[in-house]
Amino acid sequence: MVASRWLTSGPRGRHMPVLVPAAQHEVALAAKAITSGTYMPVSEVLALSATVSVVIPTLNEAENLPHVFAAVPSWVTEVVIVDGRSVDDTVAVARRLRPDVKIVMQAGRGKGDALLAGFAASAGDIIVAMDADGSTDGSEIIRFVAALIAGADFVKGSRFACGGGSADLTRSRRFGNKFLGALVNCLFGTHYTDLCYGYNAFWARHLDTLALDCAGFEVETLMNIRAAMAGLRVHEVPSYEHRRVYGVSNLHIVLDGWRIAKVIVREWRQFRRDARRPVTDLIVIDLPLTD
Ligand SMILES: Nc1nc2c(ncn2[C@@H]2O[C@H](COP(=O)(O)OP(=O)(O)O)[C@@H](O)[C@H]2O)c(=O)[nH]1
Ligand SMILES: [Mg+2]
Repeated sequence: MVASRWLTSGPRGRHMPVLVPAAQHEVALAAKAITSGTYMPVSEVLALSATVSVVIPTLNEAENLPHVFAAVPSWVTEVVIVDGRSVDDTVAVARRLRPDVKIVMQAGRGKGDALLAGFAASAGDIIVAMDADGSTDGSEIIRFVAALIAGADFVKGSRFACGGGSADLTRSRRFGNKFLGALVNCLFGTHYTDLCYGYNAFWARHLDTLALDCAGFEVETLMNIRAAMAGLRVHEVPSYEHRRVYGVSNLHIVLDGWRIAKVIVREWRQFRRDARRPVTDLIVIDLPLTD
């Protein structure tokens, strides 16, 4: 007897859910670590088989780097600095503080462009993105890594989750973040408590899924939307944002707020197009069935 079955084939759309064999991947990592004996002790009760890259974009942060590096745990596999043509001693200070630091000289401009270059240069199984101004605290990296190990694909830091907070947010930035976050939650059905925060982490194998393509401060918004639209398991962990230690923010609330709003609208249009698109990649195959 022969029966016709409809099966999907071909590559999935950018916003189609991607089923990720996370458990398989993590079990394979653990198996590799057991056979090669390469567990990295994290604390008295925890060892890690995954390697961790920390990506830090820098623009004139020489004075802040000692504070930032001091809090990065020793079990982090590599630190990647992406420098946006700093005119101070940022690169020299980074090399002095951590001789094994990986330095990427940014070709383009903007924080998003820097993060993309840093992600591409990372060798770790896990990538953590944080800031170089002392506002994001390296001692929280374990929270992000633990959430990934526990099954998340993408982990967002949240200043508004229970246990989080900020000493750096001005009233207008807090309002803008709330407004844009509510817009994203409404348009994409997410339940994010924080949208524009620079402390995030994900399994490096999801880089292609995220397919990041932006240059500025809208990068975190884009990551959050793409992670949700790709069907990745997104967890939030509480994070406390300290005040920038030295210097001033490079973010311009109106210009960068406008860029973020444009990215949200662009992604929403794409999301609607994907939802309306007829499924054209179906093929029929005949399967012989036995009685
Ligand atoms: N490489 C690079 N880093 C940048 C650029 N703009 C900002 N950053 C870094 O991105 C992080 C966040 O920037 P910041 O000015 O503190 O913005 P805020 O935290 O939103 O107020 C800091 O580590 C900056 O040094 C850029 O154009 N290139
Ligand atoms: Mg900052």
